[in-house]
Amino acid sequence: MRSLSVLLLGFTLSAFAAPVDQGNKDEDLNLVKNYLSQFYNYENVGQLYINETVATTEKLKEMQRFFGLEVTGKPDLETLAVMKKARCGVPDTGDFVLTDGNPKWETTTLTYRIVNYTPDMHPSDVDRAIQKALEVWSNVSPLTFTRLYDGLADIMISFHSGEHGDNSPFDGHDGILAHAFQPGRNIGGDAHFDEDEQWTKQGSRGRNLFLVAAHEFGHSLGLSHSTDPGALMYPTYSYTEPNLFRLPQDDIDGIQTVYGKLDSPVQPTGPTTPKACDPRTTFDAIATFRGEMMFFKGRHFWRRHPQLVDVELFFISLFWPNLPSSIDAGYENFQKDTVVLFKGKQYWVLDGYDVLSGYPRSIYELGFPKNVKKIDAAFSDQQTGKTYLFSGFKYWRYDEIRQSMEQGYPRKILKDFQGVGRDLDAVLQQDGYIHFFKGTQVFKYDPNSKRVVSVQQSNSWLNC
Ligand SMILES: [Ca+2]
Ligand SMILES: [Ca+2]
Ligand SMILES: [Ca+2]
Ligand SMILES: [Zn+2]
Ligand SMILES: [Zn+2]
Repeated sequence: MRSLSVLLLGFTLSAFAAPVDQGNKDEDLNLVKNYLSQFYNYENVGQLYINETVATTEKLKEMQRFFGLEVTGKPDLETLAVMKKARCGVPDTGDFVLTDGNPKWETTTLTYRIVNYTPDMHPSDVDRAIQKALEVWSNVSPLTFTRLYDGLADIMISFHSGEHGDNSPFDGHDGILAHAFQPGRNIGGDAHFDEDEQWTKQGSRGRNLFLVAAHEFGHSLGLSHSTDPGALMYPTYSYTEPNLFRLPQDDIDGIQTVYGKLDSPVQPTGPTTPKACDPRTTFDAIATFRGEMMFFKGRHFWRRHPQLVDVELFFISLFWPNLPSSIDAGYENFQKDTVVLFKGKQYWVLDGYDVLSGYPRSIYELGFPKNVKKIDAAFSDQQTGKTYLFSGFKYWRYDEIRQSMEQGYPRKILKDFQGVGRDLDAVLQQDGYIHFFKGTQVFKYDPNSKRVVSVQQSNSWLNC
């Protein structure tokens, strides 16, 4: 339970380069108070409580619930790590689709104007990012956006540093990336971007203007933050390849609640955030790490602590910005204390929250023949240091100590693990059994008696 939390702190340390010691306690407390004041209305609600400690605890719980963290009411390492993440400057008013008073535009034909440009990008790339970000919303609703080149538009778009005249100063590099105002006159609908960020057109470095703008325009149109960790309107920044971006269903539902459906017989649909206890839940890959388990699914993974009932859902890119989504297979390398993940013909090695440099590398370097196009599932035996890698109806065995593929492989899964099927989703070794995941089922295999001893629902592993 400790391991990943400590690593998580390591993750924030590498990003913020602050040493952990007692001297940081005050800093942490300041961070907590500032965060709760900025995003959870701490200052105004504080006086409702008996004292400051109670107020802080209650507000911390609210924040932890919002982000799906363990609700401790304490500024634990994970909570602090989330607080240090780059995010939108608009408060998390709760799990409502609409901001207070349900403000919305009374017309669906809106105008926008790009008031100034960032020096970080070519102006035509800024134009394109803004236009694409507005199309995210006009593609799924009756809204249309017309660009104005002077005068007053509904949505005025601009870049600023620090204090910029709206009582919501920006905070320099990182932290708050942007904010936007709910529909209304004057400043209503306007979107401001922090010029102290490095704005980018593409790539996982810096902050992608398109992604941040698409989120901010959600506010410009009347949406508030979503607790759905897969939603565009989730408060923290997470990188998705802009060309692969699809507006999640939660956001489509949000905007259509306000402005109605698209005038078309076919309504657009978007990716939904996986739900642990949905009976249809399946997994892409499963890996353990220091006693914890990671269940990968699309852009997300669930993390399960052995001692906790609740599983946590995270974006893969929140932890490893350069990893792809839809991981094929993964395993814990006990010899090296790393996690190995596969996708297609490539694999990555993770040392906690860092992807080791030099990766991805080709799976053929591990000794796979060229007709293997992907690995379906993998697990490593802690005792023997042998890693089992499954693909189609065959499996290979890799010796982690000698660092080579073993002779005599591939072998047929059917021959050595009868009853578990082929084209597996994920495999996990636990308590002397091997668990083969395939679709919504998991086969518990006893290697001693060489047979499947039980079949369960896959997501029973997520404590469902
Ligand atoms: Ca305006
Ligand atoms: Ca900032
Ligand atoms: Ca898989
Ligand atoms: Zn926001
Ligand atoms: Zn502003």
